[in-house]
Amino acid sequence: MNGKNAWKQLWLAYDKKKELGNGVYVEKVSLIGFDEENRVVKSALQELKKGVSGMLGVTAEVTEKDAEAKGLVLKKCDELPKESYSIKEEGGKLTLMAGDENGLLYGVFHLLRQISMEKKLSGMNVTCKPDNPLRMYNHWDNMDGSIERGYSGNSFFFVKNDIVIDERTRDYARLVASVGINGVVINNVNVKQAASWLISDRFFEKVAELSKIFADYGIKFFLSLNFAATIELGGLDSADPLDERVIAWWKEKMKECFAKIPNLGGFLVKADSEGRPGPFTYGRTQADGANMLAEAVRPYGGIIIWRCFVYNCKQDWRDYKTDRARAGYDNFIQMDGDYAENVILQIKNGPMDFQIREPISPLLGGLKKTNQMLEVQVAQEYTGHQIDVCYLIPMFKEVLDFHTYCKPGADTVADVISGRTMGNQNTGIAAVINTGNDANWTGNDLAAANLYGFGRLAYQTSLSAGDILDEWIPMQISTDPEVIKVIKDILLRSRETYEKYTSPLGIGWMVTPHDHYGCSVDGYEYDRWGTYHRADHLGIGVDRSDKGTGYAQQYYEPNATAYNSVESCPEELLLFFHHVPYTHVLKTGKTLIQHIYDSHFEGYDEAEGFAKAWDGLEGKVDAEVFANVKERFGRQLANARDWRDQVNTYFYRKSGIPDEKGRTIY
Ligand code: GCV
Repeated sequence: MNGKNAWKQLWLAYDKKKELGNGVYVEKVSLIGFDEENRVVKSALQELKKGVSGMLGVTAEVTEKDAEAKGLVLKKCDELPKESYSIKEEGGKLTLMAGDENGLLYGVFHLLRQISMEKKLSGMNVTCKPDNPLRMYNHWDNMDGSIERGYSGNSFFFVKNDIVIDERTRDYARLVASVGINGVVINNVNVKQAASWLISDRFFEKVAELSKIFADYGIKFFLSLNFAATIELGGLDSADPLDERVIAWWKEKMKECFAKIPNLGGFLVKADSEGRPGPFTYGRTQADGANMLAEAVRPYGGIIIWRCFVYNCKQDWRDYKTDRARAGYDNFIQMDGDYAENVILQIKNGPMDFQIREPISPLLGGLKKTNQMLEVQVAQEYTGHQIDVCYLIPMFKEVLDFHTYCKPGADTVADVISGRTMGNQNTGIAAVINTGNDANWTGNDLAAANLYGFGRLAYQTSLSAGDILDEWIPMQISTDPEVIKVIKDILLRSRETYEKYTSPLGIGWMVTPHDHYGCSVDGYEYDRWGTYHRADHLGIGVDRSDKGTGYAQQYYEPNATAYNSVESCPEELLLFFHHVPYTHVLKTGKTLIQHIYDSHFEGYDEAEGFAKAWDGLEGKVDAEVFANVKERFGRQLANARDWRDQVNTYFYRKSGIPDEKGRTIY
């Protein structure tokens, strides 16, 4: 058993629902144009049965094949694009048409969602098509069972250097498919020790079994690769991507992998990053490395997803010229157009590392001839460890809506990663995901909103952060409008609140080193990681204008000019781009130092407000959920208080400028 407790079903709990006459549509099912024996079709039918029997107390039976009857008609429609579906009710007949098996499965989940939200099926008329070709969860699970940046228990894929497969694995695949995710990477990008051997006989059998479970739900299976596998597994003395022996070894290895692992989509690679091996060791480019692997997987339709998180992690804090923010762009832009068709560059949303506020990476859209995939982090590494509540979908929406100005009319990040900008297919979005083997999967029950929300947003980018909560809260927590209102309000405000009591105006970091939870203003200031705030007695911030590191010039106009000056820089990013005196007056009329004090007091007060609002839900939500979230709010308040007082005290001591409102600063 890979779950340490009996695990919850989250939004697929399928509890009994209000009687709305929905049962009449689903009792008799006609299946047209689909093969009942197809594994994905089977899953769709099983899920339909499970859902309607739990929620409506009726049995869904396929009564007709290849002929339409009243009730629910499930029909293949070749005119609809892949993974798309439409659902229409007319005269007592509900027709779900789908472009392919995945579309059918997603359509069934849509119907079940409708029932779960206590909405009527009569009058339905929707058509849904995925915005992004690839929609992936990336797990950072290690084979010893730990999870890098995991905050909800241990891995449910790996225990003691072995793979575990049980009912929870299937439930996981169901949850994944229910939100439209079509690719999963099961192991950490830092591939070490046993994980390097996932592509060997030692694990092939179990990897294949795992992969088949995902295949049942239309999810492609991916592994993270060790770029130095030629040395560690192959016994060669090199991993040089241009070395003929290395090339031959990978070709043979990939032939074996695709033969032994059905449903294998390809590989994710972290190279030349934070101590991981890569082509730079051999004086080769990132393109040399990626293309060599891409060539090896090409005969099998495989793809190589190559991460752009490449920077110097051994910087000298005294060095003001080297700027970690520049690194992704500097390392990848020159080879734009040199990457093979089956390579996708996976780019973190910001140039640093998943901070609560960062600009959008200038590589996104900066690259004009290369397949791109956006990487965001649903696991709350820098955003509260799933102790503090932080609903991340509003942040992801900002990223997707950002205008890169790479091409008139199709220049947002959403355009780039959907393939609209370049007319390409190998594009998409991935999230470092927040699951573990805790009974509730995500540590904090409210963090499941991010797990759910990412998938829904990846499938349908136009959904708003609020739309997603209007689905998730009634499906997982309660259909009571009062409860929905309270939770929605907390979640929609939570990101800004977290930002207010942590690091100000885009400067980021100030976290406890390595662990990344809790405040330590100078924790990384004199370290090697390139993550500095540069505060002195006069001011704070990093000059990334043309007079500083020049990072602002990596953007297209008008962004480059906007970021370049203090006057035109969006204020929420002011300290990311500029070193500013504490006396600088912001658009609100407040000085910078007063803004720091005010936002930190406000942030704490807001968190306290959330905790009180949650207390008001006692007896209105499941007792276990209530207790789980209440306990976490207790810890969040302690954390927010520490952040507030440490940040305020630090800047008061540095600047010597008192709070205008005379509040307690230590
Ligand atoms: C998987 C940050 C995290 C690391 C992570 C790395 C990455 O540096 O702190 O834990 O490693 O990002 O994205 O590769």
